[in-house]
Amino acid sequence: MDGNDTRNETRSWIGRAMPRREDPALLQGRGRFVDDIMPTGCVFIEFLRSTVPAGTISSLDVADARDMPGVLAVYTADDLGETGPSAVNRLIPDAPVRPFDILARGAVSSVGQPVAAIVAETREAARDAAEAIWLDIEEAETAHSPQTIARWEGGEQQTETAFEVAAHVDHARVAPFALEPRACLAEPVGHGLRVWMSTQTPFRGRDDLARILGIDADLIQVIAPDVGGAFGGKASIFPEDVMTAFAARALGRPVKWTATRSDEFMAATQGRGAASSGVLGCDETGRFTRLAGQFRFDLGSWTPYSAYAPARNAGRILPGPYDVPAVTADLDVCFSATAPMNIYRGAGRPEAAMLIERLVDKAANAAGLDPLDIRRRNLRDGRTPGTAVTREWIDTGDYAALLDALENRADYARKRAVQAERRAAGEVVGIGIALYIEPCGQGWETAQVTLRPDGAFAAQTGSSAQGQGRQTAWAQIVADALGVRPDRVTIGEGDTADLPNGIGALASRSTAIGGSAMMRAAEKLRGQIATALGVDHLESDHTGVWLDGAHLRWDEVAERLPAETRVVVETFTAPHEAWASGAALAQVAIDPDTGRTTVEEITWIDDAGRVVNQMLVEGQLLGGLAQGLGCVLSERVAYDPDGQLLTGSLMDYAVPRAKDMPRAILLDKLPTPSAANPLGAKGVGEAGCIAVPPAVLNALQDAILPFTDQDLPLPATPEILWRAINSPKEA
Ligand code: SMO
Repeated sequence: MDGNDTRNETRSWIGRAMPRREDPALLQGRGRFVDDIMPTGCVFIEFLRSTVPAGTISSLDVADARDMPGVLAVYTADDLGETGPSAVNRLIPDAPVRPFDILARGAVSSVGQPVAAIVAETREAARDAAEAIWLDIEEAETAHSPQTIARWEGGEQQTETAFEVAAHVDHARVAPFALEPRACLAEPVGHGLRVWMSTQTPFRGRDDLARILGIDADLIQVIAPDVGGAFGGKASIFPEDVMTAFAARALGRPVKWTATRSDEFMAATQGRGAASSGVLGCDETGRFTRLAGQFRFDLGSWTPYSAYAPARNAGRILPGPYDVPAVTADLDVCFSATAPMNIYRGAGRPEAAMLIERLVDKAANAAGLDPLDIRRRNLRDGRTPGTAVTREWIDTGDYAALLDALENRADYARKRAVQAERRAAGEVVGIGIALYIEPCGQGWETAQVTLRPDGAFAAQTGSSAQGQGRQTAWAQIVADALGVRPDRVTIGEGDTADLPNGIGALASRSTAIGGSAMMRAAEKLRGQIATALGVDHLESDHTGVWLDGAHLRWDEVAERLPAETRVVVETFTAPHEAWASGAALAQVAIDPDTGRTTVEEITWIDDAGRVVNQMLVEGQLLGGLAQGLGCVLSERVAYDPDGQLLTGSLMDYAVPRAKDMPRAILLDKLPTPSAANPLGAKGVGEAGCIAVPPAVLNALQDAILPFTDQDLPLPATPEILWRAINSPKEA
């Protein structure tokens, strides 16, 4: 057997579109989500929630509820004693912080806020007991004044502005709608806890629980089992998680909480919701001279861990891929009597892309230039990494090539000709283009790779997954680094007992950061095994190694080596953020009689850097595309002016359905390897929410341009579009 030949055959797993190893279990109903886990003696916790947006609690009497059948305990804020504050990532210095109350203390600050917690033998008994609590709230008015928290500023205007355009984009609040709602199951173990949580960030969950409850973090194990979607909505700890853990300790029983869909609409974090406006100046050739943007983020009633990530991202990436000599971005926040606002797939990047891309299209119209043309005139050269006017280090990206590829793939000139014909025939059709850059994959992550006694490799990472197929991609990465096939690699994730520390899966980081940690750990293990065997270079393949001309199976190698030489724990810290980029085109038709939009085509060229598994990439792109369409066309969490929630169920809140997807989707990739990590990978999970909304919004505005040039509010529902077409002045 020729060792070199088999090695070559096994060293190319990165880049293959391998089927997801996760799928057989998930597709056959063998997934294991928090609610599927049922330890012996498990009891259930439910919450009495505020039905009013704001007020003081004038009476709260839980005596009747305590006497209800099956009830083990009823808690109010008075029963909790001293607890620590929930944490906020201080991404913007001096930004105001509002930790949550685990249960309302004396006053309520939003509909859905937990006021009392009931633990009972069954869920139904707990819910019945919640009904038996006497709660009176003296309603109060809410008034919160906006506050400026930061200004991003860079560059100086060098040439004279010939004309300016202005745009407003008001984002609806939306729900990071995961199929699996939030859930938490806490089991007392010795002096500590084992906590099963539907989370993106198990290590953060562990540390948050420890700090808030005043327990040593070493005594808490957090496990994220299968998680059915998260999208930023499960990256922070919630009052309900803390209460569940508190009750488990107090009662010495496993306690489980699973949110209902209405709990999710009332009290889970929401996203977007920013009001934005901007001004873009141009010289007489259509070159940008200056850009000023303003974003107001309504933060709701408390600040989750990443409350300031959207604002920070929107501010720092406002100019997108464009070369603008002078930029300012002002960020305001306010609090309100609503659910808290946090990251949601894109987290500030869509807000930046929507504003700049609207401004660029308006500038094209004002200058009489084609939207492609004005973009070409104003691109930064991103082919080598560098620092932009915003002082952000920006990774590789060939924006001009992306635009060229988009023009060709979409057959742009022909599309415009057909549009003109259809318009002449009375159709309402539009074409929109958007470019984007997105920071993704930053910070550090840990990985551990072990050669097990049975000759398989076990790899664990602090990152975790919520349905993305990460295990498949990580196994490909580890397999290449070790020179074995992926089926010799098992992947463990989402368990704080596996590793000393970790972060999780968010901000499009899992491949770039988690994958790089995996790669480094596996390479180091290979080197360590070689050293332990006393060779400079390990001759190996999938089956084992060659040592002095003899073949040793991997299990035989394991047997020869002391345990400590068979394991590597590695922390990878990225020197820079990876930045992905891309270009998208949307073609839409609006029915003038009903205002209904049909997305006829999305063409999309994405640069996700080095691709580990194209099938997984496309899954991410398409999922993000659907959620991006929701943001621009149908989704809106609505409150009345007093803060009463109007969209408490799927009867009122419109997530996109299969029939809302584009008639055609053309995906292509134009990868430039990232300069920010050894794998060369960039992020892809959030791209759909960043690329698609500005392209579709530009297409809608292009479609209605013969009737009105007003800025459409979001979501651009059939009613709004019908009014824009049929009675533009009233709309
Ligand atoms: S919005 Mo993401 O899960 O960082």
